[in-house]
Amino acid sequence: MIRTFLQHDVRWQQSLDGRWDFVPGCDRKDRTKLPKAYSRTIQVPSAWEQLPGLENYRGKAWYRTTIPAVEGAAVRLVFGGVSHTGTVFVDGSKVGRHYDAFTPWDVLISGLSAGMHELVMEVDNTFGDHSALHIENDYYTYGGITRPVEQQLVPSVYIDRVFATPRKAKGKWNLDVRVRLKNWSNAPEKRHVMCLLGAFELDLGAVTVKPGQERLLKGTLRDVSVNPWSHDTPHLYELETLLFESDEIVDDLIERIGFREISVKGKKMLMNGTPFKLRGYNRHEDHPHYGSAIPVEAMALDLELMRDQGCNAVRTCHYPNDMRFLDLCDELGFYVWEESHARSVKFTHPAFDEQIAGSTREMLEWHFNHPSIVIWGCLNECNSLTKEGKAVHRRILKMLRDGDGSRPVTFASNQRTKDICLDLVDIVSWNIYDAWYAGGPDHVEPGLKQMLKWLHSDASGAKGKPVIMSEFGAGGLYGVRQRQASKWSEEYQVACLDESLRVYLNHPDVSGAFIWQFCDCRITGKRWSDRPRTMNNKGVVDEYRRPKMAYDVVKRRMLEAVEVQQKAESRTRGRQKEVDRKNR
Ligand code: ADA
Repeated sequence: MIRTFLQHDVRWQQSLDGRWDFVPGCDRKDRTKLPKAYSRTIQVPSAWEQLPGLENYRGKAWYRTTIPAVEGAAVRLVFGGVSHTGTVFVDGSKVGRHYDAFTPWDVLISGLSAGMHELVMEVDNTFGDHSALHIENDYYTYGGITRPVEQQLVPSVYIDRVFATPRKAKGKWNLDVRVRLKNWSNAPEKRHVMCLLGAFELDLGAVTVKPGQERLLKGTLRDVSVNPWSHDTPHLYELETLLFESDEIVDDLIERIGFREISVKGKKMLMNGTPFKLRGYNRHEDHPHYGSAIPVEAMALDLELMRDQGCNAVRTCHYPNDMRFLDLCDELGFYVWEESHARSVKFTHPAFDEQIAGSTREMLEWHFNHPSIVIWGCLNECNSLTKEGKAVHRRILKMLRDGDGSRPVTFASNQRTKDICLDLVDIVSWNIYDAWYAGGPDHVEPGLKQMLKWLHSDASGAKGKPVIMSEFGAGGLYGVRQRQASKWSEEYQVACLDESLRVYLNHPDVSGAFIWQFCDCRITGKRWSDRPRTMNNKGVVDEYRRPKMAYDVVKRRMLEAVEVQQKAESRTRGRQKEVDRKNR
């Protein structure tokens, strides 16, 4: 299943997860465009590196299955993620292509005759001029259909997407709703749209959609009585959109939403009007058993480990995550910083402009309704030093703002006081490894002091903005214990994280702290091969999720911070009550 819940009661859907025919390029004997023979079968979703013999395979591979079609409906295929370029063929003809492992995409095929059809997917995970975002990097680009696949049958006019934005006005919750319809047929068609939120109804009226076109309908559900969504109370509601042809319901789409508002006021971030702080991890989608194709049960365990340590937040570095992970964050009440795909990439790469725009647009389109997402990010550690680099930051941050507008935007910078782009963001975010690359634990407090002094001066261009420590951490090899606590020992990692968390979690001008990183992860290519085990070893759990010594230290520091935050929140509530009492 592509999500943790069903999105359609009316529209026919089936999961295409399971065994597909498979042949990697290294097994192929024919030279035809599509394979004549398939050498094995493979589980979808999975990363092909998990198969014996393909542990390091970088190249192309082909997948094959069959799908049904019926008269009068188009086939819609939804791919949660294909790593990294997928080309789709139905009965030998190309019907779609998509770049980037980390965003969902769909292909609509109309005019298929009733009966079974052959579906082939060519997958390519090679690097080069065709790939600006997937490059040799400090994480691994796996190969394959790595997230679930779904088939749907859609009527001529269908609900393409629903975007819902909760807003609080004068103490009441409203919901702005936008519904996008598409028509794949050759004739104009009139349809009526209704949205239901429990007992609340929003009639968006009737509209005619021209052939091959789309229409956007807008409306607001006012004064809905709901419980707000937050880390402590993650209340979720189903928003059901129904499409009518005359009196008959012909299509539907269920989105799950939560009522919460995030804002920025001076140096603080506010959740539903109350100042709050983010405490959590950077997490890569990586696991030694599954590669990037992590099953939902294992995702849930990752979140349980974070929750156990007192975390309330996770950063999906450095790309949009599997929608099921975001669903779990909605359900468990995790605040998510999600960013479009880019870690230290070159803006001059020939495919960069198109591919970064694609990743950003698709992240916004597909992940818009997750209440857990409270920050949109982009361009981790890219060129924020030059005029040319600033133009790119401006463009992508604008895309994030224009595409939503209800969440603050940021990027994680490692340029310290040389950064010239901080005037563009709502929240200043720093990747600072003072305890690891720059010195040792004793550098953490003076390092932060120096950065804050610069930020809140006229020189930074970002005086008075909130700050998140978006990355800090230290390598610790699981099982390497040393009394002298040298670099790479678990003891050294403990010392670095203990001091970093003491300083960052307790500083009044720091609104969030994301440890680098949750689990050790695999890395790609020669440039990174000097890392021990050719892995990034800064995980607080290792790749198998075995806690290192640092686990309990993180837990103690995080839980201390929870206590401080709870006291502060109760003081704010008390003050608010007093104000309300006086105003009555
Ligand atoms: C960077 C980067 C991460 C990771 C980290 C490290 O800040 O954003 O992806 O590479 O450093 O481990 O050095």
